Amino acid sequence: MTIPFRAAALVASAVFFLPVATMSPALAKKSAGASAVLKAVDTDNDGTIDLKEVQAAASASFDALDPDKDGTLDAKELKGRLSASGLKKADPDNDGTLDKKEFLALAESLFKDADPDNDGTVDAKELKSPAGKALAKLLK
Ligand SMILES: [Ca+2]
Ligand SMILES: [Ca+2]
Ligand SMILES: [Ca+2]
Repeated sequence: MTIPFRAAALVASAVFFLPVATMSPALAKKSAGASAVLKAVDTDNDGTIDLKEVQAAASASFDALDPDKDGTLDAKELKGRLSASGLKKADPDNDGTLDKKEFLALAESLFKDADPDNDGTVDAKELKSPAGKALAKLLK
């Protein structure tokens, strides 16, 4: 009598653990933000992002964030990718919006901040630094 019961319990526990197993990739996603950005931006797949890739990604993300196509991004359109003080710093003409030139200059300066060893590329480790995270946030 106990053997079929155990088998049933085994099946029941296997079914019970299944959702847990499918949940783990979602949990891992929490720390995958930077590497997801790296994957998306690294178009030549060499495992690092260079300035050219950053400019291409920044240009694409600018276009995606500017649905009214007026050529500028205001704080609302930036959707929290940039802090208020970050916006101020990136907005030398002080009109409260970023045009594409300002946005690309911002991406370039964040890229340089994120590349402290100055080898012209930002690798996965550099992308996890505070400057790298700021860059990833802007490009994602
Ligand atoms: Ca690359
Ligand atoms: Ca401006
Ligand atoms: Ca580097």
